[in-house]
Amino acid sequence: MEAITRLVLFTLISLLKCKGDSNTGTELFIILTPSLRQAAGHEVENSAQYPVVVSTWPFLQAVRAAWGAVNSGFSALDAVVEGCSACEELRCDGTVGPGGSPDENGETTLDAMVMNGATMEVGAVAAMRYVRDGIRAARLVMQHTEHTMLVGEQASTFAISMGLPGPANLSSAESMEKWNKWKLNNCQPNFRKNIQPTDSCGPYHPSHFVEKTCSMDNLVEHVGAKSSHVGIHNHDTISMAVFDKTGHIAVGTSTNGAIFKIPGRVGDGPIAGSSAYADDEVGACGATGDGDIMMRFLPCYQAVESMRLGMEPKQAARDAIQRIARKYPGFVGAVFAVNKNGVHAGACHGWTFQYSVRQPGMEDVKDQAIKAPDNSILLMPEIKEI
Ligand code: SD4
Repeated sequence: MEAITRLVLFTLISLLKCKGDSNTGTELFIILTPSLRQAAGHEVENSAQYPVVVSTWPFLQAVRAAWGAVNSGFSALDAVVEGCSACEELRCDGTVGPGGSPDENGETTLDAMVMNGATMEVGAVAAMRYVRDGIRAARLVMQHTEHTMLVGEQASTFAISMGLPGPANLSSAESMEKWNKWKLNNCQPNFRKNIQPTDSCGPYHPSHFVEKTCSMDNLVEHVGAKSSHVGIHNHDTISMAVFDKTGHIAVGTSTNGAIFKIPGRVGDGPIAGSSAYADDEVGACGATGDGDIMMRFLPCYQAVESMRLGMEPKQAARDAIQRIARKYPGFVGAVFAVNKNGVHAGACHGWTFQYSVRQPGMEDVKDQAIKAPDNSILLMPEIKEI
């Protein structure tokens, strides 16, 4: 075991040496693989090294945007908006933000949320149409209303009335191409169940459906068998946590949800505690994956509350994922958790997960130790220079 740790450290040092000197720091990507469930943690020697930016997936430009903002004095809230907004503009992974995944009607709609860990204020928009700036609209809900969430066309009307550009067409050539191919494939796969006909674009009607038994075992078998529509090439979502220079935390999420979702569907993205959660007293969490399942468990609320009760981030992340996997063995998803000391960890189920981190002094590999929890496999993290 000690030899493996030495090998990991040696390889990390070699990787960094190969990249040459840099005064700008590094982003650290933790890659978790999809056997049943895995968790990995990264510990910093000095506690409370701020600022910190953590994001789902290797969304480099988004982390850079948030880091640049928070490092130049922006609040955590404004920096997280800058980070998520960069992803919307760049359409990270080809899917986040406008122009990304179309719904059954070929339209792209946005879910987004911001949360201030100092005040526990939340602003969110769900199934928002015609406005490209999901995360900025969410911030407007937080800053200019007593509400927490606005939905659909009324969310767009509000966002436009508060100064965001629109109405705009959120489709792109790519999203229309995906949608046309899906139509040619008889609208398969889709999110419908217990319907007739099963193999065409409808119109659909409920089919006669009798639950065989009410026993819990069979229920788990039934729901666990559902294959997930979220996959490695279908990320759709950025969830980000930012700790500003004084340690205040904000989290944000922006997504267009799930490809070929039923129009009107809202996922976990705008749900505080599901896609993300922050409390200055404890830390933060971000999530990605099958939101239809994840929002039933509030995994980020769970992870933050577990840390409050004393769990390390890697245990808290793993526990949050385990709670879902126990009930839904086919579930695909992941979370990262960061405590207020800047210690971070991730856990995933059903796919390979990467999250990216930027914090002060990351070019100094001696400050880093990568440890895998018992009974799991740690894959070598990949270090990349900014
Ligand atoms: C959703 N959670 O709306 C999002 C999708 C996602 O990586 O995270 N994809 O279900």
